[in-house]
Amino acid sequence: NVRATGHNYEKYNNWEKIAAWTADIAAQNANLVSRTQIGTTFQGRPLYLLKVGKSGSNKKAIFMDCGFHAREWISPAFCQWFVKEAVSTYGSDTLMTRLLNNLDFYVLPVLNIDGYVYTWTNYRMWRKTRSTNSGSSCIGTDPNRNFNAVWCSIGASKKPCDETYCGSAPESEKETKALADFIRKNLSTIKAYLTIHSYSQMLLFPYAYTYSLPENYAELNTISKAAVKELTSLYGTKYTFGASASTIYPAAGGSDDWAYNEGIKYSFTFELRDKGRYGFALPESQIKPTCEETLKAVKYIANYVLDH
Ligand code: ING
Ligand code: ZN
Repeated sequence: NVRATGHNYEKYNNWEKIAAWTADIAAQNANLVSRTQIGTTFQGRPLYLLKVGKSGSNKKAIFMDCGFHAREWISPAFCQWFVKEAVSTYGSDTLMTRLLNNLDFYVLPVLNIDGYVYTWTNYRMWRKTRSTNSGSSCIGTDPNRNFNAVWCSIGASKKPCDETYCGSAPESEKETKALADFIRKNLSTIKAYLTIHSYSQMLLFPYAYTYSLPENYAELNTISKAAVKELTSLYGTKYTFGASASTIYPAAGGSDDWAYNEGIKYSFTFELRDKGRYGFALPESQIKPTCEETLKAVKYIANYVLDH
């Protein structure tokens, strides 16, 4: 099975390469992958979305995004890896074949493209979008504080110069608005929402905006425990898991809390490797093992969602 020839999945790729790859992987695997555009970024770049799965009717879908935060480079690397694995193991890997026959994966390889480009060209540790703020010379909004989930009430800042600036309103960013619009439009099929961040080695689920637990907390905890067990089985990488507020920190306006409250009851945030030795600057030598172990957890969750 052909994948996007020439693309290097074990290196961090700049936006130009990722954009070209989205076209190539769809063109070379038309039986499994199609590309659409769900919007444009503040600076006018196309928000590409890949739909991965064998065509069929009444399929459940799983939405997965990468690259919310510009500096978390392992995240877009994982979305690329996931699509590569999907097209190259379909037909040989029993579980992947089952997943793609019965589910569609919507994969958004980079949400915050403008920020990602900025980390390549200007400042490696940039986090936010690159939108302007009226009345301030500071740039950017934290996309993971910009969703309508008790927006800006806790663990977020109303000051445009801060790293966790929540924006002028929920979905003030073109990128978060495009994502939310797409999910709202496809709510009848999307059964799970996965958002990939780094770092900390955690599998998180709602809520982040409150210490109150979601209605299906016990189920989310059981799924997380099993998904982490799968992940750890490959290289022994240790993960913690739990509701975000008590596991990482309280924070309102996150995309997983918003998706959950829209009715997507399987909503997770991954915090990939490492635990701080390299942090956001995870060496390229760790792309392959990180993506392989993460893939195990994602396949586990997808298979669970398919059966429930
Ligand atoms: N961590 C997430 C952040 O946006 C998080 C943690 C998860 C917050 C879920 C809110 C909801 O701060 C990183 N590394 O970005
Ligand atoms: Zn992040």
